[in-house]
Amino acid sequence: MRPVDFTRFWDLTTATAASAARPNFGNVHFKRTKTPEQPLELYEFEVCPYCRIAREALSALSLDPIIYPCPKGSGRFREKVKQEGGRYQFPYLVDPNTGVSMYESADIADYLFRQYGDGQTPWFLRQRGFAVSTSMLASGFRPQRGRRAVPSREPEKLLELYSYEGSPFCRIAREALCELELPHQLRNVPRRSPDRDAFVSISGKMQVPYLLDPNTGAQMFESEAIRRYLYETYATNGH
Ligand SMILES: N[C@@H](CCC(=O)N[C@@H](CS)C(=O)NCC(=O)O)C(=O)O
Repeated sequence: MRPVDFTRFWDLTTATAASAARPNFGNVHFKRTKTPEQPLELYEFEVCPYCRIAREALSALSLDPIIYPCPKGSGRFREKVKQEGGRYQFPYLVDPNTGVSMYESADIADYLFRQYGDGQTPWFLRQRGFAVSTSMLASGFRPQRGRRAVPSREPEKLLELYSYEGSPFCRIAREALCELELPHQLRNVPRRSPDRDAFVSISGKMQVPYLLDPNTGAQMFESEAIRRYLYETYATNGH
């Protein structure tokens, strides 16, 4: 009999509890009326409850932003936000298609549904008090993950992660990308997403998270394998 891996058990329990605090929000596709020609850019960090609201909106619209992780204590991308927006505050969205950039998770959600959806922000993002309090609850289940930067080397090319917001397994993979400040293209494939068929033709099956690293040629499923791979490949302090 294999020994019980308590760390893994704890990760899955708390990540599932975090997902349950925002049940299914961002996991199901909402009508997308336009696809951005150039990818949107989101500066954020995983544990930030406001960032989750922005990520849920992107996930619900099956949009594929470039994520620039800005965990506490990081230097790689935080400065750009200060320079462009004027302050360190996350999330920060940049839309190179329209020249718009903004702080404030509620404004970001409304903007995305106006620009790329049918103009109707779903209730779970629109009800501000509810959205923020439940998103804080979700973060509270894993308060230390996806929060602080871990020394790492910067990859030359963007990694790619197929994901959707409410999957506890995807959260574990996103936390590692965040902690290591690894910029990546997040490919959102929620249920009923029109982009799922293209994903399956690349990966062979519908399962997320799925990581592609063009820097090494690595491709993999499984949150724990992804986390281990990212730390072994990019952490520089022996984590
Ligand atoms: N009202 C803002 C609040 C954003 C906010 O307070 N973000 C925190 C992180 S959760 C922040 O940027 N803190 C500064 C920092 O992390 O350096 C929103 O909804 O976007």
